[in-house]
Amino acid sequence: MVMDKLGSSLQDALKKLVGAGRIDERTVTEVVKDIQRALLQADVNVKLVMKMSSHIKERALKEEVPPGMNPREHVIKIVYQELISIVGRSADIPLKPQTIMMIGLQGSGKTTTTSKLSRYFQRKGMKPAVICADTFRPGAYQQLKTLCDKLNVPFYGEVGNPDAVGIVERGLAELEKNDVLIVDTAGRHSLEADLIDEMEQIHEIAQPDYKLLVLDGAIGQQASEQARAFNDSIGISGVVISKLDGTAKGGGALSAVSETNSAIAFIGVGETPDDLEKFEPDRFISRLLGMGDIKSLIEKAEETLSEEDIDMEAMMRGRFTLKDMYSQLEAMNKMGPMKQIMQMLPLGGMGAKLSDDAYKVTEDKMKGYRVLMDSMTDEELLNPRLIGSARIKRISMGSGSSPDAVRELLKYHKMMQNAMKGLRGGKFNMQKMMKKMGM
Ligand SMILES: Nc1nc2c(ncn2[C@@H]2O[C@H](COP(=O)(O)OP(=O)(O)OP(=O)(O)O)[C@@H](O)[C@H]2O)c(=O)[nH]1
Ligand SMILES: [Mg+2]
Repeated sequence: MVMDKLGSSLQDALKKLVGAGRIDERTVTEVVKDIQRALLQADVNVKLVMKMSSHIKERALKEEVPPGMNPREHVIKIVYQELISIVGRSADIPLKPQTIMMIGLQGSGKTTTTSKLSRYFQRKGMKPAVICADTFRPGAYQQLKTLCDKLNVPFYGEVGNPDAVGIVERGLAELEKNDVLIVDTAGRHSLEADLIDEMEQIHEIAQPDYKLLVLDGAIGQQASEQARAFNDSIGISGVVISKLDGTAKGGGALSAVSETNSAIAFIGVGETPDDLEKFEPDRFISRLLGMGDIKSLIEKAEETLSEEDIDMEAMMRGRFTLKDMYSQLEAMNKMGPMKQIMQMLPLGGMGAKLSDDAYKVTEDKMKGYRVLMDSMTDEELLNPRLIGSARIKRISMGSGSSPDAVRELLKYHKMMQNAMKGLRGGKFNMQKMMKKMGM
């Protein structure tokens, strides 16, 4: 997964918000602190993090909650918007005939991205072709040719000829019947005079419509330096951030690029030609925050659970009987793996409070609980606190189980009850919120 560390930290922060008793200054401060920590760990620039957190705080505490939205939803929406604003805008590379020149330092991912882009245009029904203008690194020709052959993409290169500019000139002529021409260039260790010279000459000959700078996501916030330097020297039309699948610093790279006012066109999320994504800030952030996942789980939950299955309101008011627990377990079992559901539901806070064992309520166990409960009186079912050792003995004899089994059921109930208490005031509907936010 792309940037899963940052994603899960941010999701945890939001879950805290969802699970909080109420939204006051303390809660907001705490959540903002968590968000700060998550962003700093992803190598987002400190100043940027501070600026963003004060925006979130200020807006969360001062802005009026829009009608039809509750304070929780409002804060989540603010966090979502502020995160979008730090990753900035995206560059749109249109689907039309064009020449694209790839630039970037050594090893940043230019050649891989060249093949990914070919694949991208192919999938959109266009006819891409590739020119290898990397005469610097031995093996560059073969690497690109192999990739293009696999994709059936026309390729032009000249083994052994050091004249990159001449190659580009001939390649453009040779491949003119194709509609998207992608020129892969050589990288150097740093942005030195030789590299700039060569880029300028190729630029002059190719007259590219787009110059895409490929940056390795692992450089984190240093991405701003590189983006600036390349932009100052030959100008860039957009950035591709590669290797976002394998670095914890992706947040730093994305936000740093946006700080230079450059736009991000694509992100690289793996080594194969299909591992390229068009960069769309809003979709990217909603995925990072797990909103899609949460949304689909909520939908699933709402399909499966009818109102009588779970009386959430009553449980939140503190009444949580053994009967409630049983019907809740039953309903949860309908939906599949308990742990997953508990963690994804907006009751997320609850997931954190229960130990792993708590999720292992198998059907066998459920049957056992049912048998025990059949031996209880209504009074006991509604008020399990009445069940002392004498009653435990009676219930175990009546159900043919051990007293320990009864104790286990009671213990389980208590644990669930405590988790429920933590949820009080947590009336929150993620699905509704997302509809409001137009997702
Ligand atoms: N995991 C992962 N690896 C990538 C990604 N993009 C590129 N790589 C890997 O990074 C390494 C360098 O990629 P290249 O495409 O050869 O980089 P380059 O910029 O063309 O390098 P030079 O031509 O030497 O300047 C290769 O091993 C790629 O497989 C990505 O998005 N994810
Ligand atoms: Mg290369």
